Amino acid sequence: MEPLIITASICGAEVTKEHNPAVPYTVEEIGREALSAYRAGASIIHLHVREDDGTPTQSYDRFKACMEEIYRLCPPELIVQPSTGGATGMSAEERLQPLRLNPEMATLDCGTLNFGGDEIFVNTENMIIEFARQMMERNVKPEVEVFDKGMIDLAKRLNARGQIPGPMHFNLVLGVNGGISAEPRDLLFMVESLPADSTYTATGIGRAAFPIATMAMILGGHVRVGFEDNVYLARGLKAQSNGELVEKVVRIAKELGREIATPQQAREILGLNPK
Ligand code: KMH
Ligand code: ZN
Repeated sequence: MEPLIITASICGAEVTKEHNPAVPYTVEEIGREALSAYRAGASIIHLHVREDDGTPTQSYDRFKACMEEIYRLCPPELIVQPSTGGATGMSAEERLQPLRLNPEMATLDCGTLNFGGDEIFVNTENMIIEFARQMMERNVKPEVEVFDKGMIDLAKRLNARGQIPGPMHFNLVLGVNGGISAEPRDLLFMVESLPADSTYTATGIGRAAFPIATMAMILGGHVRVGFEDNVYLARGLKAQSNGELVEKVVRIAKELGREIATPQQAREILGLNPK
């Protein structure tokens, strides 16, 4: 099996310091959490950014400041993957701002879904095509984020038309209310629906985080954990940092005999330029 790429979703847009006081808001806190995840074994940082008061933003300037802080603390081979999903209710223009920084990767959300309460995470087909076009124009590798099986089918259709570049790298997100649940059969169904030449990371939300991570490791996939998806290290025990969540994945991987990818190995697996 390939070495395991661990992505750390250090911040997110929905989780707050009320859920876990270690959730980062400021530029300094974002840097601290990225460093803790990198030191623990993450090779990709999936990045959302906030104002100092915690309000989610997709501001170009804030992403620039946070990425500069991350690279001040971490080596250049670490991959920083800004979100173009942002938070529910944001316009496409707002969400696209981090692409102007020409990141190496960015998320490409491939469908619309309910996101709890009255929230809807909107990604129409035309939005997806336009987001992917701008990524191709800037040579940004999309992480094709899917919350249900139909979104994989849509990504395959756009890929066949040349509107999403291949080979595609997916993030299979399981356990969002409104998306696919996080039973073993759900992950298998998603994995078996992927194109043969694709790679994938799996993300379990909340209590599904470590079960989904373990299943993905066994299946040969890659793993994402972080405060965006889950703030607990174990039942009732809040993680003190994103690094602690990554460390737990590393411990499970060691027990399963799965080597951890360095950022350089992650680059090779994903077809990104070496640094
Ligand atoms: N915050 C969610 C509405 C992404 O990063 O691309 C969307 C999200 C997906 O987190
Ligand atoms: Zn995200």
